[in-house]
Amino acid sequence: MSSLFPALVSGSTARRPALRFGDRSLTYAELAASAGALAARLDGRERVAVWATPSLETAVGVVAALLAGVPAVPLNPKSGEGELGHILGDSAPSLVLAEPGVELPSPVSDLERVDVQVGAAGQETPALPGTEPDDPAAPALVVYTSGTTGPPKGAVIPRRAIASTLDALADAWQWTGDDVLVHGLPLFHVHGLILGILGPLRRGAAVRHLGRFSAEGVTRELGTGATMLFGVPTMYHRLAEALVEDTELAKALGGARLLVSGSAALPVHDHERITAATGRRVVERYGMTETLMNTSVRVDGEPRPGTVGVPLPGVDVRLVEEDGTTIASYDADGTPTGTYDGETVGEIQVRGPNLFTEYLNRPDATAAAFTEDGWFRTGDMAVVDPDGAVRIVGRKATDLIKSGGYKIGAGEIENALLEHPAVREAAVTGEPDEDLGERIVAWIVPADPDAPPAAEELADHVARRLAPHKRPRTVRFLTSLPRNDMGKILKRALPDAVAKAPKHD
Ligand code: MCA
Ligand code: AMP
Repeated sequence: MSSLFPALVSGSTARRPALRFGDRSLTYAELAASAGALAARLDGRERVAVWATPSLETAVGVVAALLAGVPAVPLNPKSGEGELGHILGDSAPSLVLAEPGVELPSPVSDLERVDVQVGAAGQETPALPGTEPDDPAAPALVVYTSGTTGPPKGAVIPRRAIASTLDALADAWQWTGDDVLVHGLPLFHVHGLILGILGPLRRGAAVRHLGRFSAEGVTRELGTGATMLFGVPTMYHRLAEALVEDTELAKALGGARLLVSGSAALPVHDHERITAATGRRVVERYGMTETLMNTSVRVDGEPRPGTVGVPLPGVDVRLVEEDGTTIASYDADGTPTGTYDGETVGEIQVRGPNLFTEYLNRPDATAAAFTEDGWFRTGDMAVVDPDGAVRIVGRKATDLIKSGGYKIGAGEIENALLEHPAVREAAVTGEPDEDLGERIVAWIVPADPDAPPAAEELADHVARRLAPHKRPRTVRFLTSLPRNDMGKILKRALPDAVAKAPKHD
């Protein structure tokens, strides 16, 4: 397999801007020098962790690992000790790449640390170590993702998945080396890291990272030459709110070539508000940590707000009923076949070079994720519209919550809550939220009914153990959890049960 980043070795791109974070930036030649030097130091390591702050160092560290053919495990710098302990125990990295000067908490601080040096270099493209693996199935990244129960699983993403998904998106979006992307997404997930950083680098294009998402940052960058914006629906919702008064933002968004939303559904109301204020439509694409990108609305196709478009080139998509019957699929040329009436619901199953290879150390979970004939079960429920566009209508598992574009398993939070001494029983659900899509709600039976813990204390407890985005935003107290004869919690009956209990919202 050829290099993931042809622009790093091509003399013609040497002086072009590659990465910009705040007032720090690197050209392709400078990136090749920094990442190449680091790659040489990583050669022979089995796996490395990356302390994934939103910084140049994270981007350089990940590119270096890819050049060295050493799988990288991005870590959320806001993860708590419990979550970090699990990820390090499971993935066993031999060192951690970090931004110089940044303090690493336990247990990450127990690892050998290599500071990522980002230095300017001459304009000549340096020789890169020729260690990029030829094998398309070689693991490139291990990205941790939540399931309904238990701790997060490490999805092993091969090199071919990164190459094929980024090239398919280039086709769907007419993404070229002339594009300049702006985003403020975190760098420890597929969206911000693979699409948002590796995407532009594969095209020989530029990315400007905001450090932290803000409407002002979007206005500034789109107003000064950036052409594309990536964001989660919460970000577009906040832009739609800001657009009511902010004419500069409207002008900047109106001038963009491409606005892309993903990681969760963007409500049609927000699509409409943004288009009304800017004249631009937002394009949605649909993906998953395990599959990278599956479908997208195409820039050369019809605007289809409320849908996630059509299968990307090379990706097989089908809708399957509970009993295994295929409802709809697509011909090789993308024409839908079967029942595509916009009403018949089935689970989305996918196959293609974009897929992960396995959950690390979890052959049981890997096997369960695939059908007998080798299709990956996404757990997302959808219909195919008469024009062939996929419309997601829900999820199979009610115990998966999408909040701010992050996938969060209810079981993981329940386990963390149960570790708090003032909690006797706990259940976690998601409720609709205008800003976050869904908000995490904790239903708590206190150990002492007369002295329930404060809601903030429970939120802090979860934020410290797991990560701040997994903290409950609402806490409701009950005297007991509704259960069936088998002792299973009846989550649908929780609102009725809480009505009978004292409230401490
Ligand atoms: C608040 N904070 C706390 C606590 N409460 N810290 C510790 N303890 C607490 N109790 C801190 C947070 O750490 C954060 O710190 C700040 O307060 C605000 O936190 P939060 O309320 O969680 O943030 P928000 O403003 O609500 O964030 C909205 C957001 C965010 C920016 C949209 O949700 C986000 O970045 N989402 C992106 C998700 C994403 O990338 N998903 C991709 C995965 P500080 O101020 O320091 O930040 S999905 C994927 O990859 C698939 C393939 C796909 O399809 O894309
Ligand atoms: P994650 O496991 O964090 O990578 O999240 C993947 C999940 O995000 C998918 O299974 C979908 O449920 C959801 N998702 C991603 N993109 C979209 C989209 N455009 N519309 C609706 N849901 C989406």
